Parts: sequence; structure tokens; C-alpha cells
Amino acid sequence: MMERLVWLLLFLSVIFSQAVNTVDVDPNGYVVYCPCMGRFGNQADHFLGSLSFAHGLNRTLVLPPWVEYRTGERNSVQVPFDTYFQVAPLQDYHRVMTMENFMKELAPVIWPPGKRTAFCYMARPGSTSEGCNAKDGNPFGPFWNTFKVDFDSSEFYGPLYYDSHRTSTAKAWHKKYPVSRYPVLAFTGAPASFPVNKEDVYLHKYLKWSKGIQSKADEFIKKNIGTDSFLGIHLRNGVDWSNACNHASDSPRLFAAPQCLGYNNEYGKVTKELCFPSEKTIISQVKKVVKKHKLGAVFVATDNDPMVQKLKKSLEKLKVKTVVTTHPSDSPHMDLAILGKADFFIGNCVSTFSAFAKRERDAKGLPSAFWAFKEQKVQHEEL
Ligand code: GFB
Repeated sequence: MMERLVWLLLFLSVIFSQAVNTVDVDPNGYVVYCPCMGRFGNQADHFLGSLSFAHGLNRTLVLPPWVEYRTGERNSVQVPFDTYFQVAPLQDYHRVMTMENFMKELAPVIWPPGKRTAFCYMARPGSTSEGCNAKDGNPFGPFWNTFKVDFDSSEFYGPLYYDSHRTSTAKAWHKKYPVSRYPVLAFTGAPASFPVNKEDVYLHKYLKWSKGIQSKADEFIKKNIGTDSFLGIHLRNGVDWSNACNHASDSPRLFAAPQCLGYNNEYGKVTKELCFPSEKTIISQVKKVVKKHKLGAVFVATDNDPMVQKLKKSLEKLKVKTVVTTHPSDSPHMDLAILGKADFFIGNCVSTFSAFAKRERDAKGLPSAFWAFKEQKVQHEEL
């Protein structure tokens, strides 16, 4: 009897281990890419476009890690996608899997060393004269090295583009790169436009914070704000931003600006004040919103100066109990998760970091506004 039970347990454990190690191969193929441009906000814009692209081509999207740059470290650091976001809600829209799983479970079979082609629009400058040079420079090299990937050849896909909302786009990609010969399309950079296409903004609703980030944000709110309704503001005022905003007048569509100005500048052009609002503008807008929505606290997310004392002073008479910030012991993702939970949000129209919070709030039906931008109603209807 005992012997039979042992055999049964052994049999079940073999079956179970096979089931968890076996990942079905998608007969429609895969899209892999390096989020090799910009920091989190830029990568998130690119992510939505890449998700849409993979959906349009009906290939599984391999979820890349987020590329981060840490002070004092020469090479980028790759943080698994699911450290910050849940994978399951994305499956409601399209087939996805993490890069870690893809490399472990599938790459040895469908994308083995010796058969790895890098895709780029056109040749990139680098160590070879005519190639994608997919691993030249940072974060390109460190990204692929994280997964021990070397490329064997390059493929220039231009003039094909990513606008997968047109059926002709998918057809053209399938014709030039049939899945039978190209099971994996591995891109040197995101196969997506920047900033995110208007048509893809809504995909943000499938991006849900991981349980870890959610609970960090909830704990912060509970401890520092309590049950008061609160205003979340994003102050993008570091030196890199100040430099970028000096070119505001030459770039009417700088970074995320289409989110308030429209994709054809229907609602104006980028100004210095829209990009780098003065303290006077910030204080006046905060006071107006706090009064109008009867808010009891203010949460400040920033990369540099949280203006806490100045805000506290100007809000004294309005019975605002708390003005808090996580800065400087901050986590950008926790800041964003908190901004996503505020009762009202004021962000920077030009910043893709602000754009992330705005899209999340739109998906939840929460109200938002931008510094030095008056067309809030029009803009809400448009996006
Ligand atoms: O996210 P991101 O692409 O937004 O880059 P922009 C800005 C980075 O600054 C974030 C930090 O990823 C964070 O690391 N940061 C900004 C913040 N705001 C906050 C905040 O409120 N809290 C915390 N904790 N961190 C663009 C860049 O930034 O700025 C471009 O992506 C370029 O590549 C340009 O450098 C000047 O769109 O704001």
C-alpha cells in the first residue's frame, strides 16, 4: 500500500514539473525589444505603442525589463517588468510574457544562439560599418547582456513602420517577415512612436501596479495623509528639465506636450511657463484647486524641489493640514502610484512622467489639470 502511494506521488510530481516547465510556443511569433530610450516616462510611452504593435501583428509581446540608470553605476540596470506591474491584466488585451520567462523557456528552442537577428529601421553607427550594432553603447549592451544575447545578423526593416492601426501595416510586416522564417522580431529600440500615439493612450488601463508598489503607496497615504481628500502635484524642476525647457519655444510638440496641446497643436504651442511653471503659477493654481474641491492635504512628487515650506505657508488659511513629499528618499514608481490615487492632480504637460499619472487617472475617471494650461475641458474630451 505504502509503496503504491510513493509511486503515485512520484508520478504526480513528474507530471506537475512538466506542466510548469512547458510553455506553449505561439505559432504567430514574438516581438522582443530594448526600451533603450529615456527614463521611466519615456519607456512607458514606448511600451504602450509596442503593445499595440504586437497586437496589430498578432505576435506575443515579450515584456522587457525597465531600464534604469543609477547614480555611480556605469551601466544601466534592468528591472524585471513585473517588479512594477502585474502581467495578468495585460493578458486581457493581448498575449504577453516576461523577458525572463521567454529567455528561459522559449529562446533556447525558437531563438537559439546563431539565429539571432537584430531589427533596426536603418544602420546604426557602431563597431560594424553596416549593421544595427544593437549592443553598442549604454543601455544597448547592458540590456542584451542581462540575457546573454549576442546578435548574429542585422535586418533593416525601413521603410516599414509601426502604425498597426492600419491593416496594411500588419500585412506588410507579415509579407516581409513571415513567422515561418522570423519567429522572433527583436528590435534594437521600441517599435513605437514617441510620444505615444493618440490611439494607444487608452491601453494604459491594462497597466496595473504590482502588489508591492500598491501597498507601499497605500501605506504612505495612510501614515502621512490619513483619510483627508488630497491634491497630488508633480513638480518637474531638476536641472535637466530646466535645460530642456530653454528650448521650449523651438519645440512646439516637446516630449509629452500633445497630451494637452493636441497632436497637431490644436490647443497651442509649448511655452516656457507650460514647461517650467513659475512658483507664482504653482501656488496660485494649487490654492484655486484646493479651495474649489475642498481638499484637506497636498502631496508633492518631484525630482528636485518640493517647495514644501512655500506651499505650507500659502495654504495656511485654507485649513490644509498636510503638505507632504517622499523626496529625497523617493521611489518614482511609488510617487506615481500615489499621484494615481489623489482626488485631484496637477501635472506638467510636457513631462512623460506626468503623462503616466494623467493616463492612469483618465483610465480611472479621476480629474486632472496641467500647470499654466487653461483648456482643461476641451483636453479632457479630446483624449
Ligand atoms: O520619466 P521621465 O522619462 O520623464 O524621466 P520626463 C524623468 C525621471 O526623473 C523619472 C525622475 O523617470 C524619475 O526617475 N523624476 C521625475 C521623478 N519626476 C519625479 C518625481 O516626481 N518623483 C521621483 N521620485 N522621480 C524627460 C526624459 O523626462 O526629460 C528625457 O525622459 C529627457 O529623456 C528630458 O531627459 C529632459 O519626460 O519628465
